[in-house]
Amino acid sequence: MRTKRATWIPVVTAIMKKGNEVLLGRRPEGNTLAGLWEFPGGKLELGESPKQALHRELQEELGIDAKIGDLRIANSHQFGDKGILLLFFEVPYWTGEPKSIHHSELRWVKKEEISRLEIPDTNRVVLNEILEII
Ligand code: DGT
Repeated sequence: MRTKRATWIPVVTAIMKKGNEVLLGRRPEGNTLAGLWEFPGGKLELGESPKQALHRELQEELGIDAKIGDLRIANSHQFGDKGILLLFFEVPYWTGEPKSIHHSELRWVKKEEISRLEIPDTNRVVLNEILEII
């Protein structure tokens, strides 16, 4: 018997550090996961590589020109009948100051403060891996 083929959504996100702080953005009202603090990024568009997609997202969401570094964490998560494949890249440098074009707020968050914020489950399950990188 064939099961229903799953729908997968690839999402790329950025780990941007400044000292011992990392950049998080608060998801705007009206979106999925509104109000939660996420790593900047978004969905891949057709024809893009993951790094190209992340470069575009950071330009659109933060107004920066970023150098996308290595893929550090890959994780999958189920939302109802859809799957999200979340790829976390290190972003070692960028030009421009990040602005909240898309998020309701941006914040540089200390390593030890991340777990106290409301973050998506997709991030919470890999928080230990994230903390090792920061
Ligand atoms: P939506 O409302 O689900 O269509 O999403 P958009 O259009 O606001 O989405 P976008 O491009 O930011 O998509 C990212 C999807 O991945 C969104 O459904 C939320 C989910 N997600 C889970 N964890 C994270 C994270 O740490 N960062 C980002 N950017 N998205 C995450």
